[in-house]
Amino acid sequence: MFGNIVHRHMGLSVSNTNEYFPFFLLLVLKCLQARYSMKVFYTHAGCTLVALNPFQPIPDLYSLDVMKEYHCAPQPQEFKPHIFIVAEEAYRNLQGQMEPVNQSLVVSGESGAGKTWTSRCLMKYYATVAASSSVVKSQDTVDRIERRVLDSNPIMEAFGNACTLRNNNSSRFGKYIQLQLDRSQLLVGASVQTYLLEKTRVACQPAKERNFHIFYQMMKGATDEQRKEWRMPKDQQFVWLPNAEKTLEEDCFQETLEAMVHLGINAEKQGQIFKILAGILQFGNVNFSSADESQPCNIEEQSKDFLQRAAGLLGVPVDELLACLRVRTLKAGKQSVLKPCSQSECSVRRDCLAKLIYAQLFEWLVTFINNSICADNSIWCNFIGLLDVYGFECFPVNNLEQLCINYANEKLQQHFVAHYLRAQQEEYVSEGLEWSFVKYQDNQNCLDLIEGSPTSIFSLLNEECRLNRVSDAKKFRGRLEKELCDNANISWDKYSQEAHFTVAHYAGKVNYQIDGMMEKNKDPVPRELIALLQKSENPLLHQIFADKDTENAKSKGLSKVTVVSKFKNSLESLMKILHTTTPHYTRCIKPNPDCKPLTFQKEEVIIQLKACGIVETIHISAAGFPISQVLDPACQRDSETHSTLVHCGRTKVFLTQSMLELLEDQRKKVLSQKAFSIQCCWRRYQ
Ligand code: AOV
Ligand code: MG
Repeated sequence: MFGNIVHRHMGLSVSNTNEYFPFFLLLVLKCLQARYSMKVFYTHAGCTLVALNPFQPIPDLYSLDVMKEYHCAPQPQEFKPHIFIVAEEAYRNLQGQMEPVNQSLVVSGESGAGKTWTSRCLMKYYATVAASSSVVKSQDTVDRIERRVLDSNPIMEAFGNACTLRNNNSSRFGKYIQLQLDRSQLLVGASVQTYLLEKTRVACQPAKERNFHIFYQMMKGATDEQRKEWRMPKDQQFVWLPNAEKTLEEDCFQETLEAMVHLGINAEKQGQIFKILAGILQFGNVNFSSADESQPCNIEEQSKDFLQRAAGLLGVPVDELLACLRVRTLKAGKQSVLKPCSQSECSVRRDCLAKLIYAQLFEWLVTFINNSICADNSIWCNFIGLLDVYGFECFPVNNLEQLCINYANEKLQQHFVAHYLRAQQEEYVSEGLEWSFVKYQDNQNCLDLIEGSPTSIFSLLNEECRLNRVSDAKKFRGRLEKELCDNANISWDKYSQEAHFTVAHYAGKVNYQIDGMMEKNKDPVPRELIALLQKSENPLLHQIFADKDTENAKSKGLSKVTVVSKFKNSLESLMKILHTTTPHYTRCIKPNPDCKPLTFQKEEVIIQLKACGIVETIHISAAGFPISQVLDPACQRDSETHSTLVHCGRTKVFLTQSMLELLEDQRKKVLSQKAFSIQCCWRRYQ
């Protein structure tokens, strides 16, 4: 009934019939479930690799021996499906070519599905099989480039990851790391590009979630001497350190410190970094009060010590710090007017200062890491890019952060659809092949809704910022309803007056709260805060903001570019790079929402399979011709004998999976007889 469903140890393929899609989806599900119960976590599905998260360490699955096995195999594809096959395929694509195309490994999946874990595995793989230690100048292990590249991970995760409702080690920033290889295919360096750190978390942690790991690492791992220096006694409660009682394996201060040393962040710099972080924590305990909201307010009596300590740790005069928080400087022409702030304005300025410092410190760290691991342009010639961005998120309350994260996931999905599903079908047509189109879910409409022009959620948010008025969330909902009512991907609960909107993303519907969204998009940074930090006696803080000086001379101390515009531009640059590379997709699947070991919940998995178009992918690969090779006259002769299995296009020859298998069998026979030499090579994808 289901045609030629094939379930082998190699992977999944389904027959060429559009109308059986729901059945195929169930079969794919059953197949994955059976494999999961047998502790088989990887499955090939067309051109993608599906990775099911075991949520427990699997001994020996990623060991050195396994890496070597896959790396040294003449045909790694014949081994059990594994992330190392994808890694090896990308690596081999760069071999023996005059002008190889750079490779990208795109890892996608929802929050907690295993993207960061997979990226780490891939990095370890390349750091092992492409290790260049033999050509390193110094024998000192600290100097080994692959070690430094790997050590960038714990630092970035300590500063950029946090425990959320969906994942204890959730990436709160996106990253694209390019592993740089020289002519001999050795790893000689790397560069990291990061995307939109969720800096609001520093000053505001959603219920039951935590701040960035690094704060807990310090709190739990500091020596008595450091505690004194950082003004962090063991029993001190910090408002910005919720759920500290939760013990996570990510609370590993020593590992972060060691990685810092390997990357060249010396003890003095480390001291400056941790003082800044400790200053931020003190800051969270500072509160303001006033008789009523319209009155100028002052710092609460019990907060004075915290402010004093924060000022000391940040190396700024306490009275100037307080003045910055309490009084706004308005520019009227060449004159400055001082305006006392209300209680809520003071709190906003306090949070703004913390977010500003943390985000700039993170940026400084990424630049430092890049300086430490990036090879000189003359040394490297190709790269393998690893993309690990925050996965699709849907929380009880979602705001601008989730909109940006989910938008990034829509962009990746579009890249997949454009590169694989659409491009492959279009190639068949342009090659003159008869082909009945497979329907696939195109998310262009959702992207138009979010980022399109002239009218989209982003354009309306930006307009609101340009008008520079006090934003009214309910009015904004009204504007969205009026301007975007034609787009089927947005909806509202008619019976709720709440300021919200719902977007139907490719991975599911998400309800976004409008309150606070416009302010987050503006992300205003008061000039006087930057001026204050430039005076800091903490050399690092001073350096970070001194660098801002020249930048700010142009923009007068404030960035006029909105958060969504900046994010959109950075993602577009990323997409441009991805389009120049050969992509390899890995779809991580989260088998249950509670991160329970070896627990497979069908309802959870089926939603993710549907969302990422897994059946369509398998369908095109199995029904279509996953193997194409530029036309060779010898192949043309062969194609006449197997006309349904081999198709000659205008410039290429296309092989079905079964034809490929037939040829593979024949090749094996020939090889075993050792009678002929093989003249034709082809690559198999399953
Ligand atoms: P994510 O990167 O996809 O979520 P992670 O890579 O952080 O998810 O994975 C979540 C957790 O799942 C990890 O901390 C591990 O405990 C476990 N895990 C994942 N893959 C494996 C594996 N192959 N073997 C064993 N355990 C694994 V987010 O960053 O939230 O979108 O923003
Ligand atoms: Mg992650």
